[in-house]
Amino acid sequence: TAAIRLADYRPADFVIDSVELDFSLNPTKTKVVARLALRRNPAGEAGAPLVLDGDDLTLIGVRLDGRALGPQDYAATPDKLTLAAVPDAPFVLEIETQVDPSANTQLSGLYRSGSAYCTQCEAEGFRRITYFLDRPDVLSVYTTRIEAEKSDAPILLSNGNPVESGDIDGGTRHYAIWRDPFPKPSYLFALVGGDLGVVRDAFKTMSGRLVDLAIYVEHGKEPRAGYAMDALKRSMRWDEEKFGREYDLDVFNIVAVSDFNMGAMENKGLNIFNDKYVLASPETATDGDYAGIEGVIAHEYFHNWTGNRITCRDWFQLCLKEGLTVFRDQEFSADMRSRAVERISDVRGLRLAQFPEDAGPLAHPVRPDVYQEINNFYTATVYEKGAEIIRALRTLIGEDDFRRGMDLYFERFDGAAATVEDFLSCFAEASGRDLSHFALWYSQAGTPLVTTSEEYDAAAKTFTLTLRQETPPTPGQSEKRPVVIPIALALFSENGQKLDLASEDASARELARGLIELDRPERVIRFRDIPSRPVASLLRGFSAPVRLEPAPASEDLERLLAHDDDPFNRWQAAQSLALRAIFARVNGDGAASDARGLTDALRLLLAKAEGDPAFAAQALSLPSEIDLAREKGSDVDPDVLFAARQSLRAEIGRALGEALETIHARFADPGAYAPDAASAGRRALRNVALDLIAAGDADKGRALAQAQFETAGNMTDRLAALATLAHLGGAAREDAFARFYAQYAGDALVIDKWFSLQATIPEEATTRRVQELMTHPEFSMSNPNRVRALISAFANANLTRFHALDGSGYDLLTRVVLELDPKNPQLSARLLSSLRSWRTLEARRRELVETRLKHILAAENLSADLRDIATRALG
Ligand code: HT7
Ligand code: ZN
Repeated sequence: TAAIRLADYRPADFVIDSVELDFSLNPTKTKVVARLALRRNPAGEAGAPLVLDGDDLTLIGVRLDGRALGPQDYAATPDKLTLAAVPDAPFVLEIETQVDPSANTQLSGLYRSGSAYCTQCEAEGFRRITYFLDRPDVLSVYTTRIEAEKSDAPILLSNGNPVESGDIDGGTRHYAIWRDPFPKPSYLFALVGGDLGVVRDAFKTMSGRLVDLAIYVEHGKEPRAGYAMDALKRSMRWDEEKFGREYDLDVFNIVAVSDFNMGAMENKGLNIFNDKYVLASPETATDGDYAGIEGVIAHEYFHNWTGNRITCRDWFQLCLKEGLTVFRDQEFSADMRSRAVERISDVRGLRLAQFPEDAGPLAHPVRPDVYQEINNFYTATVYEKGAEIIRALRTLIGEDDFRRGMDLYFERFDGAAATVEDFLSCFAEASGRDLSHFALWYSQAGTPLVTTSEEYDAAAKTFTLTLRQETPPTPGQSEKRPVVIPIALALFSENGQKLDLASEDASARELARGLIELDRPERVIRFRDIPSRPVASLLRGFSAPVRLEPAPASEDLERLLAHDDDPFNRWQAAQSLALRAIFARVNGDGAASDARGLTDALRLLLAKAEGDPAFAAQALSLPSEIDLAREKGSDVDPDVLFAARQSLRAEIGRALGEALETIHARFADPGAYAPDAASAGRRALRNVALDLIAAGDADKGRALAQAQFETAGNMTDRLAALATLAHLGGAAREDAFARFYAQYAGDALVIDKWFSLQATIPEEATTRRVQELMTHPEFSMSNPNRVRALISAFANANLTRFHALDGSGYDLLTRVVLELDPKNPQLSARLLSSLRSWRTLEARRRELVETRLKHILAAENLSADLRDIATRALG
């Protein structure tokens, strides 16, 4: 198939002002009648034929202004409906199609999840329901009538407000009519029919309107929807207070389904969620799950303005809604929880998923300029790097101008399908700055590397800081230009005092704000009146999505860890010390592998942990194996990195044993579980302590973990204990896994945790174990959550086994990807992206991966999704 290019964008030839949809739901033969009020688009091509998108459709009939058309009037294939001659005056086209929701395993279009009917239309799923101009710049007002057997689907939902409902056929069937007054693109259309339980609430908006809120879940799961409802109300209030954004319909509905390709979908007034991001109870969900629910509920709700009221002109602009909405949900979570801990975990996530993507064969700009398959561009780059760019923009122009720019954006583009340029123009106007250079962040892929050098002149009392930037080449972009990098900085004296910044090499604004704008290949800044050699704290708060090298000297890192008033850089100092100690082990550098500096610093931190346990937990968490692989950059041998990391864990566990045991005992949950951030922080610290105790002394760790497993009053503590036992091995592990299963059998979201933990045991037998678990009655290749829990966990979080030198891990992935592909191409393609960093591996593993990728590409009938990933990965 031909590539789609941003440069080829043309407005649609037709406008669809209104859409009337009529659904007769049936498990295998759902009838869909679409009545489209069409007219020629003045911005389109005069006299152009009408070409509507379809995908796998069965056409029943077409009428134009009430007249039935014959096959001579149109050309229909499953993928396209063409009318060569249509009137120049506005006309109504009525199209009848028939779809089979039960046979729809792709989970795109109208499909079944359990006994319910639901839809997923982003990005191009609407064309699997009816022929349409299925592109985000065609905005229409929708009225939807749904009819079904009452016993099959007592609940009938669509976008907008309910208009009418009633019985038909003597009460065995019924119908509901919904109308959404806000013009929207087809990707925001949604429909749900089914027998569902519901939790209701209400929200009074800032102007005093009452909105009915409802969350629909599987019967019996209603008590688990309370936290999601609470998060929804907090999100609605927050968007009013922080961005002045009020909700606009009379109802807001959320439906949780068990079969879903992603986290959730922001359909106007009818969000559809993966139930993993709705359902929680202390017995079944961890603190991480609660935080995930809060974040995703907020994200989808915030889309109502950033995505729905203002949508994207074309799919190249995906970051316009996704990067901005991630930024907004991150800010919400920071306000709800600890800002510092949120920042640390967001950056952790970015480095774990986006940095490797940006450094490998799948790298692409935040706004790509070409794609084969848009579903493959819902990536960490578009989402998370997209959010970082917006944060960097706010840092550059300041909070006040940023808010003014957002206000302008909402005012000017409400009801429109906008571009990144439209968005940036609002901030340029609000701040009076030329943002054309800043815009390069959107079109240039790759993570900039900022290198620093420092020189202190004791006689002149000057400190000279040199900052250089370089972006490595990425596929299709061999030459890179310097970008605008805001580098937040502070200088500390030896005793930890923050020094005033004075220099002739930076502007007064830069010095006052402690923010250097590195907008060229190199800047040299000589700070004066520096009484003694200072410690520089750079890229504070992670002020831009770049890599910074080299890390400061170890004594400086220890000082920063003790004194920096930027909590992000205090955490970064601990990470850098740990990285240094791990790589000293990798390189067999005896002297440098002495981790006493780090353990002393961590001991001090533990002594003060009471003040901020969540932060202490983050500081005690060592860099992940993926962090190590990224730092290594090339010739990666996951076994060597794993061994070095384990060795440091053990040393920290031994060195801090007593302090860790004290923490573990003192931070035991006092009583009833509460999901708030402070309580979660105490549990996080206690469980990091347990993990380190076990690394230093297996017997002690096993005993403590067994006791915790027995007595845990919540899933967070129980699962942490099981994870520790899983890594320690032996009979205690198998016993705990068996008991966990016996307790939660049938509770799919909990059994997913059981699958994941087993898939991540770093032992040789795991690959076979995963294969056996694939035949477990609770595993299913048709359910994305199950596949992700078992297979993605194995491929992304068990590096030694996935990258086993006998190729068994790669073989497992290859088999699964090829088996899944005909059923669910979005999922198979995403799974194959686990190989995004394969080129950084050492030669033997590289060869193993290359053979598998070629084998996949040679398979017959590959989906466009999978072919695209395999081709680019080999690229
Ligand atoms: N905007 C939503 C994206 C999404 C999606 C994309 C492709 C295939 C299935 C999908 N389900 C949801 C989710 C979001 O970012 O809010
Ligand atoms: Zn989103």
